[in-house]
Amino acid sequence: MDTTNQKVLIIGAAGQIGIELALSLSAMYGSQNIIISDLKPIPSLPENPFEKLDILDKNALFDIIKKHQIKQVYLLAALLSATGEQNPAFAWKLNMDGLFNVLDLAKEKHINKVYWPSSIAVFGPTTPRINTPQHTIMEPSTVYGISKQAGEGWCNWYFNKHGVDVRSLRYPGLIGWKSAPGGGTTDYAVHIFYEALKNSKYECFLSENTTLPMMHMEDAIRATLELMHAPAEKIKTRTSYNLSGLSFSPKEIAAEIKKHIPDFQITYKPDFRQPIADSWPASIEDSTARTEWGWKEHYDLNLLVENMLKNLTNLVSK
Ligand code: NAD
Ligand code: AKB
Repeated sequence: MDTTNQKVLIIGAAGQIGIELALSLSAMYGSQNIIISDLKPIPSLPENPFEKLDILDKNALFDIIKKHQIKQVYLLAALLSATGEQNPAFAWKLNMDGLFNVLDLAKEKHINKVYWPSSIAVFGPTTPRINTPQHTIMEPSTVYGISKQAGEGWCNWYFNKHGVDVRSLRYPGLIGWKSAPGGGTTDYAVHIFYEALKNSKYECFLSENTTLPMMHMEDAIRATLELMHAPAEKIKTRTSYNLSGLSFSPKEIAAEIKKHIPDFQITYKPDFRQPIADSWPASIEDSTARTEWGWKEHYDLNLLVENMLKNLTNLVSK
């Protein structure tokens, strides 16, 4: 895909994914072409043009799209699974109305292409937990999961009815060192590294054998960019793609960390996030993404832990 003069808007750019996506897109398109927006300024991305934007304000979104002649939008603003359960009405409003505001502007041809992430949260307790297939029972138990499932349906509808080029991935829990997570059930798998380096101990809010699908942030960003730059005819799935990296439990990641920090200790105190985790798959079957546009992960548990500890060692002071 030709990246010259393509202006891109990231909505929710201050978040865990937004910061890393902005860095990667800036390397491809040039910082001046990647417009970053959020409710709050983003000091760690000083070279990108910034717009303060509440995604629920459709007129403000339209003005920014016209002002910068935006062609592509990456919509990342959302409430995640844990914060969503604490504020269900607002989670539904933000996650759905935000998506409609972007899809409607794409329908009206103000933008050419949209990226919107879904999640493993679309699955629920009645879904087969091991190697969860692309097409299966989907009865999510969280507001977040319900909003993602509905969002997938709407993306498919806007594609079929209005030709909107919207693309989506069902991310697993994402783990990176450049940005902090914001309100998810899988966040423990990032916090554990900070606490291991700082205090050699961590109290986990999930129980020891809670296996969940996870992915290194570098793999997730690469998947996102590969999906968005694939020829449209290869993207046959317009709901959202299953995407697999690796799967592990708190006990397994703790054992891997212990190989590098021998005195590291983990304890378990499951809280309200445990039933959310229990309702999600343990592993994901993603042959559709592999076949349709060539997805393949890079990081396994060993590499992920080594990479996180290496990069965080200098950032986290004891
Ligand atoms: P995050 O919570 O770290 O970031 C979300 C950003 O959106 C924040 O910077 C927040 O300030 C911003 N925001 C909130 N309300 C807004 C509004 N009204 N207008 C504009 N901006 C607003 O989330 P994230 O982890 O970066 O997730 C981004 C997307 O990816 C979400 O849709 C999430 O559901 C999805 N996802 C994330 C993960 C993960 O593990 N991080 C996994 C699956 C799916
Ligand atoms: C969360 O835990 O809410 C997210 C997700 C898997 O969607 N990380």
